[in-house]
Amino acid sequence: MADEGYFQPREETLPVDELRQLQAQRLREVISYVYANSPVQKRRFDETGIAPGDIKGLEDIAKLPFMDKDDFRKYYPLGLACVESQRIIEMHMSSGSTGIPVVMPYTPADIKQWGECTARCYSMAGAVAGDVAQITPSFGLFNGGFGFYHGARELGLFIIPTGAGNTARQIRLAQDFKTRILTGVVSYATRIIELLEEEGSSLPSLEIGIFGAETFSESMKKKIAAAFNIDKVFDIYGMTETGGVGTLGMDCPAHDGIHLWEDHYIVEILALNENKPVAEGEMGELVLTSLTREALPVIRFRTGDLTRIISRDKCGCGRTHVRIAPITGRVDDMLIVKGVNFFPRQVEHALMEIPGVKPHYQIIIEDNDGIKDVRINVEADESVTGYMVEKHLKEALGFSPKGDVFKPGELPRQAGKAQRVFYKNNNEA
Ligand code: DLL
Repeated sequence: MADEGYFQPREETLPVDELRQLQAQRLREVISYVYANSPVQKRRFDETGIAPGDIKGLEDIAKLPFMDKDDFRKYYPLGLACVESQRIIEMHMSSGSTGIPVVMPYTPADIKQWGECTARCYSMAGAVAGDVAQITPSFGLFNGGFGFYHGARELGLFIIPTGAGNTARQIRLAQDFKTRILTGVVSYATRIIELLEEEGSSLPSLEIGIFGAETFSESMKKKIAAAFNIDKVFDIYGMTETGGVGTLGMDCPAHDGIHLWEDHYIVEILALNENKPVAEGEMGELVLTSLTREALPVIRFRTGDLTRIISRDKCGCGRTHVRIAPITGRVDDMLIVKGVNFFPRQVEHALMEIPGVKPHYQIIIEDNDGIKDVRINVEADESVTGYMVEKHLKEALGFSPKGDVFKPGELPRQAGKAQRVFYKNNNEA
């Protein structure tokens, strides 16, 4: 595979044994650092009977306690931080469903780390300095807009910071300024496509799409690539708790899994609701440790995201960083209907395979006298019938959801991340 551009060639292609040594050294350092600078973390280690000196090699990570989103909420706003607030220059936040937000503070060094990780992603997608990059997630507490921005600054791209919304203007700017790289949330890409189709126009200069933040099935990727008439669509991964979009990584042009930047993060995959690792290659919960963050490094953070290791071998692109499967969903996303387990991503993948189906859909879990049924609402051309949807989903999923077809534009749209799964209780009077 041709070199699609390393941003940091040495770090991205470090021989695996050197990468492991670097991780072990950084693990020792970050544990001593956190122990010395975060009273909350120190107390957590003390309670587990662990001292920094117990962490000698990578295998010792198993001795450390886990963190999860609840810890962020419990110590809101800055209780987990390792630095005084005077050293913080930026923060981002995600709200989730419980109300108390998850806050991530940044020092100048953290912004640099974020920018470099995200610049690796841009470069890996084929971006070079001077390219026009349009950034469509919001510039605000959500990390998406600023993450794509900091990365683009590192690489020296011509940034069009449109932020979210005003899709007609997005299209106009992309045409007028010849946007080569479009970045955003997956479902927003589909909104742009919808308007382009309505207008009968296109984005002739577009070559690279970098999308994430949501379930991203293979067939959705293909649909987006076909609609934009581009062949480079990438799945970028990141989260508030690791420092935002791009901190974790992206798929390379070989599209054989998402590379995670292992010089910055330690990757573990744990069996669901258990504290032990899965066998190599099995599906489990991704657990991450930040090695290089200053304001708030997470230690064994239970992400709630499900994935599996695809390979730890050197990739065709030359990078040596582990590859994981695209995120299947969140631990709590798994749906069980009539004894069949499935994830929304599988429904999306099956739906998008049907010719004429549009990338807007809802999965409705109905409760009828205690029995769960699934209804799929999907937008499609007139050529698609409910029966066709039902038949295809039965073949793909092994059970028969009801399929209702809507005209393009009929299903509600959300700003930001799309809500796909809805619950309906049909027993209510
Ligand atoms: O969604 C970061 C981001 C912004 C990624 C823009 C890509 C593009 P949070 O709001 O903190 O941060 O949400 C993080 O979103 O734990 C996953 O469940 C999900 N997620 C993020 N990227 C992907 C992806 C941003 N590529 C949570 N595929 C994560 C599937 C993703 N899920």
